[in-house]
Amino acid sequence: MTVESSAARKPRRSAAGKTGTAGTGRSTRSTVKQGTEPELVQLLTPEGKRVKNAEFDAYVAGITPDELRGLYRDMVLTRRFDAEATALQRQGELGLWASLLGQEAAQIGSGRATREDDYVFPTYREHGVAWCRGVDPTNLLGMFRGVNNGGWDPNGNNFHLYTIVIGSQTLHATGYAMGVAKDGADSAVIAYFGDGASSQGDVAESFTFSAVYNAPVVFFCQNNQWAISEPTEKQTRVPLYQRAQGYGFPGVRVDGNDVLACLAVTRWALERARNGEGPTLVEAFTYRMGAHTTSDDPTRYRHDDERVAWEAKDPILRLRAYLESSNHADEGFFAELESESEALGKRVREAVRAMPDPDRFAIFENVYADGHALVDEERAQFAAYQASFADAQGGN
Ligand SMILES: Cc1ncc(C[n+]2csc(CCOP(=O)(O)OP(=O)(O)O)c2C)c(N)n1
Ligand SMILES: [Mg+2]
Repeated sequence: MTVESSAARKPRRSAAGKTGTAGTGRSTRSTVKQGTEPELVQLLTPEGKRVKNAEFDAYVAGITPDELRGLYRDMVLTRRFDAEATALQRQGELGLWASLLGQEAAQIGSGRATREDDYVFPTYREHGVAWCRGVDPTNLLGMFRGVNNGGWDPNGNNFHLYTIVIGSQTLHATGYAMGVAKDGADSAVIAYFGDGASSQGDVAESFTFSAVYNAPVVFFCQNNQWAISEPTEKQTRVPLYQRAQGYGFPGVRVDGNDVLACLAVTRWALERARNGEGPTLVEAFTYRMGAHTTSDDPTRYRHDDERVAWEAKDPILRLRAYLESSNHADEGFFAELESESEALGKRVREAVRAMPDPDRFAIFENVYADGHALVDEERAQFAAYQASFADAQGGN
């Protein structure tokens, strides 16, 4: 099969001065001895200590204190926004909310690795990535309030609408990436999905197509250990990142609670895509600290000590520890961020409450481009139903 895509694209050297790892290498990560944990790329320990990594240090070598504080700010504000959305659901202002609590580093690290011209395909939990792409957080809430079908223009920030059909966006991303390659652009595409989604046929098909067509796509799997009530052990017999090997592209497991490692690994994977080296699977090993959504009660299926163990690996606390120990941030910075968080919470609350109710008949629009007799019939039935309330009120 001819791989037109890679031929059309210009190889580019990385800013870090090294080219990506070609082919299906990374044999050191490809096998797991029985009883041992697979290697995890980590640059910041849970205690906030910076550790060296021969392969990935280069990708964050030039990071400035200002940028480190920026990553911290991103994570804090994203968590604050998420907490506000959860509270708004509890107050009846939203119908549902899918919290990202615990996954801030995976999302901010990978999101900040993307370039403006890259294209992002999220699931329904990528509030941190949306933040990095410049989508106003209040726009994420319309769908969860039930007042619109999305809330932002996907082409405004190259951030696709949230996708609820598990795994389907990996196919959209693959097709989009194949198109990018045909255009001869050196942009990359990144598709987010979960550990549970990895069991979907769509994801397997995406891996096959992207590998064979050498598509410039990064598959970013947030393994948050749970797919609603199903643990990852029910999804796979091998660590998820190893799936890539069977398709012929590299897979890496990164500490998903380490924002620096996520930034470095995603930069590397995106660079591979830009260099015409094809897809990469990144498995961000993290934890869903909260419920699956506000409709879920995790105490029914998991022990609290598991969550407590992961709290010790909190992504925000470890970066704070590093910022403090390296004198990259002072009390003033943290205090200012606290007020900024409060202001964001207030802005989100006010924006949600001010969202106008949609036109009740809008649901019948955009079903068919040219209309349909059945939709017309349903619209008429609904109109009659609505009118019956007016009669009832009139009779009282
Ligand atoms: C095709 C499809 N099947 C089932 C569902 C119901 N569903 C919603 S979320 C979910 C679990 C997804 O788990 P995972 O991929 O690990 O993502 P997470 O929610 O943990 O971020 C399921 C099964 C769905 N939305 N789409
Ligand atoms: Mg999951």
